[in-house]
Amino acid sequence: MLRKQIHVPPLYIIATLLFGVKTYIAYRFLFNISIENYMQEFILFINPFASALLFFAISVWLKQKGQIRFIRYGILIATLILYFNLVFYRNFTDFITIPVLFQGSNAADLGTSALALIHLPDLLLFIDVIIIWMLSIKQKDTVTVNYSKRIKVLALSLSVGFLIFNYVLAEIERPQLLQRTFDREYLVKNIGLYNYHIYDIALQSKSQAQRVFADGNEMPEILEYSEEKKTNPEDSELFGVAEGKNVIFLSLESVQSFVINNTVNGEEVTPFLNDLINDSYYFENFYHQTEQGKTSDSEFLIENSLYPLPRGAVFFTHGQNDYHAMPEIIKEHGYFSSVLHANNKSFWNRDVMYDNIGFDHFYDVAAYEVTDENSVGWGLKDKEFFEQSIKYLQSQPKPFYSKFITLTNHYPFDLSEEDASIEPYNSNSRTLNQYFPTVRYTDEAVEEFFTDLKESGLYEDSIIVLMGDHYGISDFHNKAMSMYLDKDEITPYDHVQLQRVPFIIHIPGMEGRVISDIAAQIDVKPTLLHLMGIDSENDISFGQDLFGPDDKEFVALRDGSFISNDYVYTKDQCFDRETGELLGSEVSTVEGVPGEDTACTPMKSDVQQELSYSDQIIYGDLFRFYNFNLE
Ligand code: GP9
Ligand code: MN
Repeated sequence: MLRKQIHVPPLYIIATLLFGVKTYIAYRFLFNISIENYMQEFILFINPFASALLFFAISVWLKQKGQIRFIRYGILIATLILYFNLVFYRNFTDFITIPVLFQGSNAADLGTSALALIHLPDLLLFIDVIIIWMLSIKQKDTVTVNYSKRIKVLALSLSVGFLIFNYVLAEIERPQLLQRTFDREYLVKNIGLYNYHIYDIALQSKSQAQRVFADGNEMPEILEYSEEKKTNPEDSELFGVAEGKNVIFLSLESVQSFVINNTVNGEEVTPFLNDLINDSYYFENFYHQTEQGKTSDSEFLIENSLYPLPRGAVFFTHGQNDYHAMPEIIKEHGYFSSVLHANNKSFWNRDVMYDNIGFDHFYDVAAYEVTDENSVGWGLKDKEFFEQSIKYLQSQPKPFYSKFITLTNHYPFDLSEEDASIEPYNSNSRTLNQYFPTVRYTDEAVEEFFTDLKESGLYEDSIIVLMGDHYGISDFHNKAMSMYLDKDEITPYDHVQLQRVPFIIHIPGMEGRVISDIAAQIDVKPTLLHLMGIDSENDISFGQDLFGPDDKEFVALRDGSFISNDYVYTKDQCFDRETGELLGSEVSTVEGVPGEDTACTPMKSDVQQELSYSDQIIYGDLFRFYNFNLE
């Protein structure tokens, strides 16, 4: 008994150490996981040990024989999972997800090239398995004992504690990591491959359960509702003006409307966009409707005219649903569609979602030459991005619909001095200060892109649509923002008005005008389809053609706030839309004075109804019950 304790550590500790070291080496040198700072490096280092300890420590609750079996097969299976991921990664630069396992096409892809992806040195990955097997045969009685209750509880508490420590660090590094599910690489980097798989299984089971209970009975009511929003093509002012033309869509990262026609330190922030507006259709009261899925939520709105979800990124949680998205619809009318964005293809699960909704091609980071010199912050600088993209536009079949997603104007708004044409603002918020030079940089990048479009001859045959994807400056910077906007404070009304993002439709040869009607991202799909001369009669959507005769009744934000012609409703308060005056509050704001119905109250339930219809479609995957091709 004494001999055992002195010489050899218990098998579950040996397994944890060996497996932890191996997994870390694999993360660091076999997978191509990007590390941006020391904190990330540290988290990546500890997470293999945290998961391994949690797993192998379970064995202490078993009898000696059970322990041996558990650890032996455990390490073998865990290694196989690691190895399958590696082989998959070598082909797809991505980690396995449950849906992917059941996706015929991916598996088939892998099948043909699997042999090429298996390398002889991979056997080294099994060294720890061999050691554990040998130890468990030769030293059976020295590496395992029947543990006392105290040790059992201690091992369990330690391993859970370690895992929590890991998770807290990850949460500090990437707030709301699990709720938002940015990217598989982020998840693996922060909580480890195994916890990532558990998370993926949980996510999948949840959406499967909701899906199972839906049967399509909900559809007729939703259909009828969406029908009312439709505009007859003959009543649309611009039906068909872009027929047969290319549609170039620029999703401008974090650009909000408050910078348009505005200055900082006496300098125009967006001189090019300000000019462009003069010969374009410019919607000055256009709102983003995104939630946690940020850019991907805005894309979801644009392509589907459905609302993103109240939590999580629908690109991730429901990337496999049946949709009837713009790329799929326009394909039937001879359009080629693509997305250009210099980031990992798996970020926001884009690769899976794009494929599902019918995009013909995704020019992701691999299509670009990215170096330290031409990158800043999140990656390739916008100017470089546009410049390197022109060749792809030229080589595409025409007409095309191509969506560009810019990146430089992303929090924390880093920019090198030589790229900054204007001085930062001066306030207590570094974020807001830096925002102006990066917005200006994006403005210049767009200007250069227009020049390139003209030079390449693409301009005349295209319409160019520009849209801010979502806010860039959060409430956290309200103090600095109120200073910039010269207000005493940012009220809830101001907060809603700050959710406006620019929406500009530039049609070469047409003058355009400024449109003040309320509008939002949900309206982009029906509007663009009509511009392309495509009748969206068979579509189901919640948006409206913005060139149709009817005004929108309301713009619904994803948190239930809304904007109507007359009112702005948010946080139980109703404001006058023009003046911002508080008209009433549904909950008591003054002690002794009860809350009451306000002018906004009647519309509140209509807004909730619309959001709920959209959620039902997504949670129940209801479009699988509907045949869009029927007349
Ligand atoms: C990432 C880019 C930025 O690819 O779209 O994402 P965001 O954080 O804005 O959602
Ligand atoms: Mn974004």
